[in-house]
Amino acid sequence: MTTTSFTTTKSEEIFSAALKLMPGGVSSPVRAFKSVGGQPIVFDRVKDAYIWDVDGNHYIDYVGTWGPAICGHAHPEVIAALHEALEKGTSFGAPSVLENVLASMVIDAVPSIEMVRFVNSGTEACMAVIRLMRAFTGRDKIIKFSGCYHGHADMLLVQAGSGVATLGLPDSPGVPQSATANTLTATYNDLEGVKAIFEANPNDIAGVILEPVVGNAGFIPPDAGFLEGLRLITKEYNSLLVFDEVMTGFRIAYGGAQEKFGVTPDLTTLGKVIGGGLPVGAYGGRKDIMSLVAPAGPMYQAGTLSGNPLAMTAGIKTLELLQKPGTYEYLAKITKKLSEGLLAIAKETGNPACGGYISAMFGMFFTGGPVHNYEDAKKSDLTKFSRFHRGMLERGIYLAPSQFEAGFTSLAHTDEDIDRTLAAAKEVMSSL
Ligand code: KE4
Repeated sequence: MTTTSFTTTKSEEIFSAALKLMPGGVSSPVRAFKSVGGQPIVFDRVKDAYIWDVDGNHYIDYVGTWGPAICGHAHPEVIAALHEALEKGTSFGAPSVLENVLASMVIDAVPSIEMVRFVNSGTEACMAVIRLMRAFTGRDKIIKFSGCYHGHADMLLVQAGSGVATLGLPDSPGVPQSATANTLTATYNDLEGVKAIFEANPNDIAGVILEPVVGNAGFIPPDAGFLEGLRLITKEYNSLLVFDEVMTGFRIAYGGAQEKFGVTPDLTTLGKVIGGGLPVGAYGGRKDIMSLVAPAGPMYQAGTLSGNPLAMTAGIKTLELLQKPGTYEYLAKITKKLSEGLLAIAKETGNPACGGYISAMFGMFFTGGPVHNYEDAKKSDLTKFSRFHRGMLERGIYLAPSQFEAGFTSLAHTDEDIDRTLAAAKEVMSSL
């Protein structure tokens, strides 16, 4: 597999111009390749499991626009449904039956959700769900976990993962101390630590929010009993449990991590997959809690483009595709082959590594591990990861440009794609 043909002239031109127009040349920080070095490639188009950049290079894609492309990019049935919807307009700002359809699908799929509100991003969903937790309990404090990322709302930019971790930011300037004073952080998979926080604040904690399977500190699954323990302790203190399933929703299982692990939170946030690639977020849960949301109740939250017909259409079609028999068996099969193959190659080539997968989500750290939390993840060899990322990119494999992200497969990835990826990994890891 040669890399001599790998030129990025056009990408460099376009990105240099972008740097003069937009901070860091991007619309979202993690896309800037800051932590892996080099310039990002500029996409021209995507289709199925593949990317073509503006220089004509072809890649197998394991980012999938950070999760939405679980059925493959530009799925013909999604595109066709969007063409039809476009003829009826791009936005209503009024009720449409499409919202009923997607809401019903989400409610039928996700164990905790009896009622749902659509918004336009995962950030909005998490921001609103924090307000709802506080409105319902009358309490102000929340617990999050270091390394978990729940979007960029002020009160959640505390020891956050994803781009914040990628850029090694100490959290963000511009967030007043007053906004984060009520955000307590715990260590993922450390149930005793959570209990200690509750014991110290027995009547003040509105709830706990977490990624039930962490993707924003790299891929970190919950230890056995962790989720169940959080369910018990939040109940014990009349506090709420919130699963941020923006990334895991409809990916870990059709009903999300809560279906996979059999732990039902009080509230859930969603995004990414339910928009099929168009801007959507959602929060939902117990009817008695959701009935507080305006205009049914007093807790205010709104949005011009919330529930817009195009995003609803793409989401409906995407979930219909995921409902087909054999979907999650296929995703698990190809992701198992990829994840276990990468770890085997790391071992063969003398690169200490650990990691794993659940359904269509995977990750690998260059450390012997184990990695149970963000502190462990930070001990991995980030320089080696950067070299691995660049070597794979030059061989036509597009991995998330940060160790503190997860990898995603899709229904469009084939056995041959996985074989090609593993062949490239063998070449690159042999040279690390
Ligand atoms: P958005 O506002 O980016 O739609 O969603 C925020 C969010 C909330 N919760 C979880 C678990 C998430 O993973 C995200 C967003 N994920 C990142 C990637 N890890 C989005 C990519 C980016 O920031 O550009």
